[in-house]
Parts: sequence; structure tokens; C-alpha cells
Amino acid sequence: MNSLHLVEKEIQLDSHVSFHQDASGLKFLEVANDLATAKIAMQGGHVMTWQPRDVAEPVLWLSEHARYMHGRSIRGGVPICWPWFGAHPTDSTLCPHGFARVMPWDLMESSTLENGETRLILQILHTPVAQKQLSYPYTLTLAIEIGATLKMALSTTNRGSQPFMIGEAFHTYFNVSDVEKISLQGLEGVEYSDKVLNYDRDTQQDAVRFDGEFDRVYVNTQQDCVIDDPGYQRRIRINKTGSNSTVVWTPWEEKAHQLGDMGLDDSWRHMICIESANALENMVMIRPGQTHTLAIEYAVESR
Ligand code: TA6
Repeated sequence: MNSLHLVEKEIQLDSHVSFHQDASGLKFLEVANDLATAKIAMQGGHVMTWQPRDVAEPVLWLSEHARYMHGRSIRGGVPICWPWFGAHPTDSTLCPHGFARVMPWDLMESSTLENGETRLILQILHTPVAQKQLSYPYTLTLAIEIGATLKMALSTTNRGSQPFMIGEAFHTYFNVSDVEKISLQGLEGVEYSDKVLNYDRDTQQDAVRFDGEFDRVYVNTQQDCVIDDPGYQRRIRINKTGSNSTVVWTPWEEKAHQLGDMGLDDSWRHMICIESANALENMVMIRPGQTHTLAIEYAVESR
């Protein structure tokens, strides 16, 4: 199949991109170019996998027990949290982390760039369910560039006449050799809110290390981060723009086993979420006609 008709228009698929649909009707794009492979679920505009050709271990962690269901977020890869992060600020009946990660998205563009990367542009569909949860007129677009690095840019445009506020994140699950043996650099000196300790505030002193459940929103930080992974002999660089928060999460054993889609083995040890975000006091006000873009670039280097 070399063209894809989702809802609004027929898009010619680039030769490196293929499309398939599973038995329940969920739609996926698969990318295989000279630089990397990737898989994207159209529900959620969700990058599930990305692996540069010269990297041995997957860069993103994807649960073997992930659920592929309509209206349910996939555990792993890069879920998109939008238009709020965590619990909805006023209505606790609404799904945590917003609706973007469970909504259908449409493909707007598929092309090969001069450097060999595959570029995809997706746009969220305005379903009645989404409309109920955010009534302001907006456009939400995701640009993905798949190559030796992974680039993603999430752009929110206010199409109405009133300002509105959003929280957001690339809730990325990285694949690591053992969460207990890695360290995370880039947050030294940054203030955080610690969900495990009742949202207490404190300041990060040194590189972050993990020996138990960890769930923190680091605020007012534009710093890039690096995951140092001696087991896989590599570093993952997380560069970001348009983001003032970084969220770091690992559920550890007990919580991971309660989640239901992480399995009952020790696969939680192989993931760490480092999320480029705008959360808590870093939520973003978007004025009429204005576009705000949250962007990341991930790169892997040998240690
Ligand atoms: O980003 C961290 C966090 O908000 C944690 O508190 C944790 O619950 C996690 O996200 C996963 O959330 P989810 O709704 O995907 O199960």
C-alpha cells in the first residue's frame, strides 16, 4: 500500500514508509530508511520504536505487555501528554495526561529529507470526545524526523479569540541496561516537586541515580539531559526546546507490577522515563493566533 487515506485526504506515502492496520482497526506506520527504523501508532501520534541502524539495543523501551486498544495509551515509546500533564487541573474524572495520547491522528505529509531522514507530519483529529475536553479552537501538529537521531516537534496553535493554557510532555520511555546502574546528568541545581514524597519541593544536588520509586517534576529547567548507561556502553542525549520542565519517572517493582501492562517480571528495570515537558508552574499560555512548539532531539553515542 503506498497511499494512506485516513480521514480527510489521500497522502502519498514516501517509499520508506508502510502502513498497516491490526485486527481491531488500529493503524500503524512503519519506517525503514538507510539510517533507522521506527514504528508509529496513529492513535496518539505515538512513536513506539526508533532504532538507528548502527545502534545495537533499542533506544526506546516498549512493554511486551502493552495494550493495543482503542482509547488506551500504549505503555512505552513516546506517549504525548496534552493538553494537560498529570491529573486534569479541575476535573478528576478526565484521563490523566490529557487526551492526545488516545485520540486518532491524521497523516498530513510523508517525505524523505536530503540527509536521508524520513519526515512525517501528523495532526490530531477533532473528535467529539476531544471537543468535550477542550473546547477552544486549536491545531495540534506533530513533526517527526526519523534518522540517526530522532526529532519530534509538537506545535499548538491557538485558532480562537481567547488565550488558553496547556500542560504537555513527550513522556518518553528509554531502554536502559539496568535502571539501578545508570545515572542522569543535566538536572544538578534544579528544583523539583517529588510526587513520591507528597509533592515536597527540594533541589537536585548531583547527577540523578535510582534505587527505588522515583517520580519528580523538575521545574524551570531548559537544560538538556544525558542518560549514562555503562551496561549498554552508551549515552543517550536528550536535547529540548520550548520546554521548561523535565519529568523523571521509574515505578520500581511494586508499582510496575500493579500497572497491568508492564508485566510481572523485571522488565521495569530496563526503562526510565525522561520527559521533556511543561508542567506545574511551567504550563504554557497560548494567545490567539500564537503557536507554541515543544521539541526534542534524541541521539545515542558510545561511551
Ligand atoms: O510522568 C510520570 C507519571 O505522571 C507518573 O506519576 C506515573 O503515574 C506515570 O506518569 C504513568 O502514567 P500513566 O497514566 O501513563 O500510567
